[in-house]
Amino acid sequence: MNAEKTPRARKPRSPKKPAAVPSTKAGTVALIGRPNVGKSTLLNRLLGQKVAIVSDKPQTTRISLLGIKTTDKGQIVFIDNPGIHKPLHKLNKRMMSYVDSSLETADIVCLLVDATLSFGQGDAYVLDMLGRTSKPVFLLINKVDAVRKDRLLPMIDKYKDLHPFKDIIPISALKGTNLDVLERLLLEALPPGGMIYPGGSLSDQSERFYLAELIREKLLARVEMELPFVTAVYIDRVERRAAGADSGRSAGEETRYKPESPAPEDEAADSVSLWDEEEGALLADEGSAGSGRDAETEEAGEAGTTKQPIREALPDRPPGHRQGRLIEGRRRRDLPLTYVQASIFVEKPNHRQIVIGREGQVIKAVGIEARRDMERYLKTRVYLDLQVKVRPRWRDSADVLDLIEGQK
Ligand SMILES: Nc1nc2c(ncn2[C@@H]2O[C@H](COP(=O)(O)OP(=O)(O)OP(=O)(O)O)[C@@H](O)[C@H]2O)c(=O)[nH]1
Ligand SMILES: [Mg+2]
Repeated sequence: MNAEKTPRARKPRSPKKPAAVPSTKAGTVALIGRPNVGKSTLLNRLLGQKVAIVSDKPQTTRISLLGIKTTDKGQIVFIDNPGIHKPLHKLNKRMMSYVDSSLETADIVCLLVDATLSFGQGDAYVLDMLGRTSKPVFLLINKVDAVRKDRLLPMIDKYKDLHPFKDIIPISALKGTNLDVLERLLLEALPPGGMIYPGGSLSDQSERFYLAELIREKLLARVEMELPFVTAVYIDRVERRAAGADSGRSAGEETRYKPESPAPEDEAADSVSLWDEEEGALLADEGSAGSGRDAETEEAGEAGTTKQPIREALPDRPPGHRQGRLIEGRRRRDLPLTYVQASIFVEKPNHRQIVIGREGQVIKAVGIEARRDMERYLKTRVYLDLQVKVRPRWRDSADVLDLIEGQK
């Protein structure tokens, strides 16, 4: 016989205390727009620190990354995104999927447009995408420093009929114009909340990814045509060495490259190595650079600082570079050394030639500039070993794309 269940008498509920509403605001803000409109410049400027690389070439940003701004008024988590474009390769499809998911997750969307350009098909495509979101959208008309003021009004007029924007703000990400206004309006529009990320958090990218991006940034600045689209950077190795662990040979500002002997099992036959040396930053004798068995070793990608989110920006100058002399009581050569081995992937042998440049001039310059930024960031001397490798059609290779994305 089924015993009928007797409903239990419920205790009368004690009247609930209203939950305390936090006095701070917190939430996520997606920065979206066509390539080159200044999303990453804006992110860096808002944070007052460089977390995203910037270039005058389109499609610089390939993976969404966070920039976290914490003030006494709250926390704004900005999501920098790849520029919206028609995807032809797997790489580009992945780039666009970052935009889609950021539109889904963000509390607020900031659409950036370039004040120096006329409205075109690409802009109509972006607005069409936005038509599908119910999130509040701020329109940021960027690069106002580069146009006459009378150009702005017709632009504002055009846009306000195309989407119910929450607000339209002319800004200059480069000069910082109106960014205080933007920040105030964003905080007003965000929901009340405590901190999403611990104070002091700056970004979600790993040190390793950041190092790769620094190399890519220098490369983008020096190559033209289709080269920006077909280059990717992978950090093979990061090794920390205590001060004095290098051979101590000083080679001045010298940079050398030499073609590697063919390695049949790998396209490394299409690679060159670059040893970039300055003021005793030499790690080991030529030929054994990077072996480092006797040093403190930390492989990129393994648990270690390279996978920690980056926290600090680039200080003004590299360590040990104040007239090449004492910094904080230490000589440059007494600073610890970081050995960074990186591969630059291109798609064709002629791309490789362009990246290397005549007598290695391009890669040499890229190496020197990237190393300087790395030294500022890591606060160590850096020994940078760059290789250029041909990976045919890597933009459609899930394996290569996983490898590169996996660095973040
Ligand atoms: N004059 C001017 N130039 C700007 C401004 N903001 C960005 N730029 C320039 O525009 C170019 C593109 O800037 P990015 O920040 O890389 O643009 P992005 O939207 O992140 O580009 P993708 O990552 O390719 O989508 C760079 O040369 C910037 O210096 C601005 O306010 N004024
Ligand atoms: Mg960008």
